[in-house]
Amino acid sequence: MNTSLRDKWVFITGASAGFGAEGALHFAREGAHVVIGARRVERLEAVAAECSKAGAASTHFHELDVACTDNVKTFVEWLKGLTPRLDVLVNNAGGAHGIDTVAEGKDEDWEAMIESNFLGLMRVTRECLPLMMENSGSTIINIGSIAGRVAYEGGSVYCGVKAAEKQITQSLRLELNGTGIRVGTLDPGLAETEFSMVRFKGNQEKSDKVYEGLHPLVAQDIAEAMIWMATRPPHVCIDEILIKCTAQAAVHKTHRETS
Ligand code: NDP
Ligand code: 8X3
Repeated sequence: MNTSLRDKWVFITGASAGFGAEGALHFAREGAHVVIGARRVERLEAVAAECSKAGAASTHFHELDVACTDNVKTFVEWLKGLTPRLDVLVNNAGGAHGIDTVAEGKDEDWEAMIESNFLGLMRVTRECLPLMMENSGSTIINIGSIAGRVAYEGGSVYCGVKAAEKQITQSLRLELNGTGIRVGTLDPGLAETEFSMVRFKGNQEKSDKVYEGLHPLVAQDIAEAMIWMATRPPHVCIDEILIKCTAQAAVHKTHRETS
């Protein structure tokens, strides 16, 4: 029997935009209690309002910076005041900063990527695990990337942290074996969100170029996969999923229409 998400407690990091915001909406439509965090609280407020309208059992938001241990601890203390149990954790917060070669890379970009994608995932998971331990059939979904599977020029640190995400996912699955908690990685390819605007530091032209001439994934495609992973019967663990748009045959091979 599939797992119903009705009245289940779901926490999504990085839910002020992109996959996280769309994922929140999808879990809301399933009747879950939706808890969201990110740094831009006014964005969270808007996402939470949408979730309430969409049918969430309840909706809760709070400022969260996964790059800061104290901030994560404060968030999870607040979360514990809402619920003694968590059924689904989606470690989504993160992104790429810059596309410099190793030779030209900037410490601040490298550190931002390591802090959010890598250490952020670790911090949030560590603090949330006590809420999931007694909770067979619960699900941890880590958002990886095609970049964690295949490297590309200018991707060194981003590819590195997403490769690390895969190893963390595997370690965690081993460590949690026997608890009934399932752990999976959901790895998207090219998807049009705010990802490229963040990577290119607000340069719209460079960001648009990434998606030019092809039909990229959109946040809904990834949100649907989150729901699918979290609603499998409790004995089924979706270890990993790679989702690419049809035009992206591989990292280095995309078909683009020219006008
Ligand atoms: P967006 O830029 O649209 O969303 C990123 C989200 O992460 C925002 O809500 C942002 O919120 C949040 N975030 C970033 N840093 C932090 C932080 N330190 N603390 C808390 N929240 C943070 O991008 P996507 O939706 O595309 O990205 C979501 C995830 O998917 C990322 O991990 C990304 O690496 C991954 N991914 C993206 C792909 C793509 O092509 N779009 C493909 C493969 C993977 P705020 O700024 O308000 O804190
Ligand atoms: C985002 C996909 O290929 O731009 O993780 O790195 S890619």
